[in-house]
Amino acid sequence: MPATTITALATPAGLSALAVVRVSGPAVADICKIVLPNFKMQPRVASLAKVVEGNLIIDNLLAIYFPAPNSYTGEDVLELFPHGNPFIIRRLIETICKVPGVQLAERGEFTERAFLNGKIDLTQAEALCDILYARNSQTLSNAHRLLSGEISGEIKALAENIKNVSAKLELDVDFAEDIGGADSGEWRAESLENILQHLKMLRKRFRKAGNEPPKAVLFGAPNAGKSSLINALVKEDRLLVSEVPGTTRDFVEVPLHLPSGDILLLDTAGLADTAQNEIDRRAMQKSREVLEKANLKILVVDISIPLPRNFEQLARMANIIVRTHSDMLIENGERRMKNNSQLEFSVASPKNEGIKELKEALDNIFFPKEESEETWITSERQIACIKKAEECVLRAMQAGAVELVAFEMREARNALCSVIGEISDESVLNEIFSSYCIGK
Ligand SMILES: Nc1nc2c(ncn2[C@@H]2O[C@H](COP(=O)(O)OP(=O)(O)OP(=O)(O)O)[C@@H](O)[C@H]2O)c(=O)[nH]1
Ligand SMILES: [Mg+2]
Repeated sequence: MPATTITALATPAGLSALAVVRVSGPAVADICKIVLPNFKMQPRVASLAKVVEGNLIIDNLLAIYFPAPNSYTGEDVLELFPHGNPFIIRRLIETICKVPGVQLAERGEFTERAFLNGKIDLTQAEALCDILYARNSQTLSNAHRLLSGEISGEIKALAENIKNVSAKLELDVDFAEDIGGADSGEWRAESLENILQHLKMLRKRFRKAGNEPPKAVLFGAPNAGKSSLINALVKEDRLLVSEVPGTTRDFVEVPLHLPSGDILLLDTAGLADTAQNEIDRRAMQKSREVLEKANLKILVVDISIPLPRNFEQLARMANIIVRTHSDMLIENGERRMKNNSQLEFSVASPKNEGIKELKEALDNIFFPKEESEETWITSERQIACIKKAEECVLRAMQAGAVELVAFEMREARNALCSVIGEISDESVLNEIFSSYCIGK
């Protein structure tokens, strides 16, 4: 049965300057003839094309044709760059879908085709997902290393090694002779131990991709300057600020774009020594709950007035302390703060003083520059396969009969082959590709 041709909008729905519509499959040539009659199908050359339906010009757009197999999916691919008007895009896609054999793509179906046509393996397909969701430079660099095949290469080499060991194990000849006189038991133990150690090392390289931006919670006494500090950090009058204590009630999330990645700043209601009323009590309770979910707790202290009575208790919770009102600093304020071991910063938010230094520090805290460029494995599925391989090798090490050892080693190799997708079942593929966007 000839493969179907799929099409989808690859950019977000809504009004934009331009959009991208993708098409992949054997009907690309027909689509060019029927939908873009004046388009010259020169491989990988962007040319103008007119899309007309009856008397209506739907769009004048740029189009690029990628003939199989040198395309993203390995099939004939057409990429169209219409104006980003939802009406134009709907009419364009409807027109394309009228060509026989064309249907709308499912989530991740372009990438699934790339995988099925051998353009990428499963670790690379998952790396593409990491690229789509990366929110900081570390995750992004790692995703590119995964995409370049670093992990697949290592897994393939290890699977090959297991295959060679298994082949020797399965040889129906005298083992010792085959390996030049060494004791076969010793050789087997050593080979399996090496494989086991390699698998363990791979499993240690797991790190969640961290696609959710980390949270920095600002907390402290009422009126300490928490909201003003966030406004200064994001360079925007984003939060309500006033000289009346208790201005912020509900916690508020504000994204901050640091040079190496994005984080979320959380403004909270001030934590006073005692609550003045029920609303106060509930607002403070909320602040404490938010603090529990923080990746970084920033205590904000107004240094121009005496420290709040609950300062020591608050300071114990803090990872870093920011002293606000440094423009109104009184002498003894500075001295009293020196007892704390946390990192400390001084700012004058309305004057924007100390803000640049604080941002640099946050960038270093959340996204430390790492010396080693070791590639981490970000997929829990891949780690589960590696763990399965490890368990097989462990069982092989304990097994006595050569047949049993060979069986476990074959299983170990199969588990590794599933990491890269040489062995895969439909449900696994569905789960992976359904996490993609439509049009990817
Ligand atoms: N001079 C000076 N004034 C500041 C500074 N930071 C904040 N303020 C002022 O201090 C007052 C309180 O600031 P907010 O940012 O509302 O303080 P908050 O901690 O969010 O207060 P609550 O939401 O009520 O808990 C406002 O009048 C700000 O203009 C600072 O660094 N220097
Ligand atoms: Mg506030």
